[in-house]
Amino acid sequence: MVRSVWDEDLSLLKILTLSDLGMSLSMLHINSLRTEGLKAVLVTEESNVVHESAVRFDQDLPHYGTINGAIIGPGEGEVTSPVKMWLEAFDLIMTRMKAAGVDFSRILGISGDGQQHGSVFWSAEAETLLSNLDSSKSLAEQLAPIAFTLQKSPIWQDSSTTRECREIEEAVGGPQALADLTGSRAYERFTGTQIRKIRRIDPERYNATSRISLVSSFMPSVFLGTVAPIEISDASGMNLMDVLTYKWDDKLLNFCGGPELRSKLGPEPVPGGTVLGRISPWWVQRWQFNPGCVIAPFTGDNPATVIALSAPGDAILSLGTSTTLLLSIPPTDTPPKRFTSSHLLSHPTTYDAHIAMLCYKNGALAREQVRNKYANGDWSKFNELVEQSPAGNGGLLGYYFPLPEIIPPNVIGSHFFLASEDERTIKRLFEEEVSSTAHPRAILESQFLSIRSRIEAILPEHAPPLQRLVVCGGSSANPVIRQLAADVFGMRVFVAGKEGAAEGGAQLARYAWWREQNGGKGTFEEMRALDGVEERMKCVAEPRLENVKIYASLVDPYREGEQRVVEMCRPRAG
Ligand code: XUL
Repeated sequence: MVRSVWDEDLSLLKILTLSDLGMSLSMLHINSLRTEGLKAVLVTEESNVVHESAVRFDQDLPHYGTINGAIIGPGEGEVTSPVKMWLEAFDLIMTRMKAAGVDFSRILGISGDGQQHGSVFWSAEAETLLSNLDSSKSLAEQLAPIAFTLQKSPIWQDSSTTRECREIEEAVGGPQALADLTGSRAYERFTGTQIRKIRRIDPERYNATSRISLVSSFMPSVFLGTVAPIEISDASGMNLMDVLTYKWDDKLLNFCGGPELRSKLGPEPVPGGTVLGRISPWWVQRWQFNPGCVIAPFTGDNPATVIALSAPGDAILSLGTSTTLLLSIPPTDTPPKRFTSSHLLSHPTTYDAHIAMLCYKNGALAREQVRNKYANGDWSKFNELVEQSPAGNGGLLGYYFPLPEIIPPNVIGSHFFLASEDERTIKRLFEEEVSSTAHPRAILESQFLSIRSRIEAILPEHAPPLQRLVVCGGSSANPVIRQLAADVFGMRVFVAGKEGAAEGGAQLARYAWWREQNGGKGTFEEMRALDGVEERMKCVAEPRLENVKIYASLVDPYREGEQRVVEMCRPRAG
């Protein structure tokens, strides 16, 4: 099996060249632009992965000075990534793929996924530049100097728009009203409030912006040679689209970006699997792509994971840079409920279906900080420490928020409590009172208990109990983490044969290409049915009943500790 290139230990990366597999079929090309890097995957029409290449921003493009692909500041809560770095990553990954022997002329279609919410601001010159790229020059050298009005794109880790969040909620009648309309209450990272902030602090640049893309529509734009429309599922992460009709909402557009925002966003959002067009001449001339290669909409990393892994009754736990819990909600007669504590997204390919999501900012980075501080930066030591301490950690509850968190909003710092033996009361502990060996277990239990305490509330009404927990993302390879997830959630834990979101991107490219062959007809489910019923999921951990009971009894103390943390952090939340 091809290892995930997002695994913490990059030395595990194995790049398969085409000759490794003696492969001779047509291929689909998927790009995945995450916070930390860019990945390219080639799959065959039958969904076999035959090649992977990756670019890590910090290591491969160190001149941008990013940490985990991001730049923090200068303003409070601001987090951005240089758009030139993303373009240079495209140039570099193409060079790497070519060096590995990839024959680009055999690629039939391209799609992929990107980190959600991040935005790219194009200048008035962008369209002309994109459609007239010179094949003797790289993307970065041609586009970066003049195609953008913002050189640093706001990304999903940004939390600088609290003021805009309160304003937009007030304008539409409160957080629930905004959630009913767009699927989510206002969140700092969502693109609508990011746009409103930029318009407020830098009206000149805003006015000079001709188009605004999400990361997921920026990528196909580069392949198409024209700014691509935004895809419906990723558009649900903007607080600008009606989550039930998939259309931009004029009053939200006006509020965030004035009457001119509609033209800056381009056409109404498009579903996954649409053929956007053919690859632009720059790719044909410089990399020898086939001019017939189809470009399909890319989506967000989370919707792509759902497409790849979800079956009814599954919960997906994605353990990447962010931690997300994803539930696929099939089409129903009545629209699904919207909550102010979770997100509802449109499904990329299935009309009237949706995705419920919880998203945490302090995922892998927070775990890595604990590993570095208390386990010598070593995952085996970390695992050993987890296994040495008992389930429930003797009542220790730890809350680790190196970055201002999304759930609950704006909490920050590390906080500790001890639950009494009968779990009725909790007492605050100072960090010095916590044994240094207890942190690895504490952070895992804390991250999972937070989700466990919210999972029931986001299930659709009358939903049958969840059947299995499918884990994906970097940390899902860790057996100790898998077992702890099985125990906290009381569910059997499964992994899929392939890497989550990239496989979803593959299915989107394949869907667009397949539908076109089929005269523009056919549903995503019909295409997937062609794959047969082969069971791709493998059970990797069974819940241990005695531990499940311990965690069930810790949910209430966990909630109480979390409430205390929210109160302690309140003065900062302004
Ligand atoms: C989802 C979110 C993150 C990013 C990470 O709302 O903000 O999961 O998509 O790439």
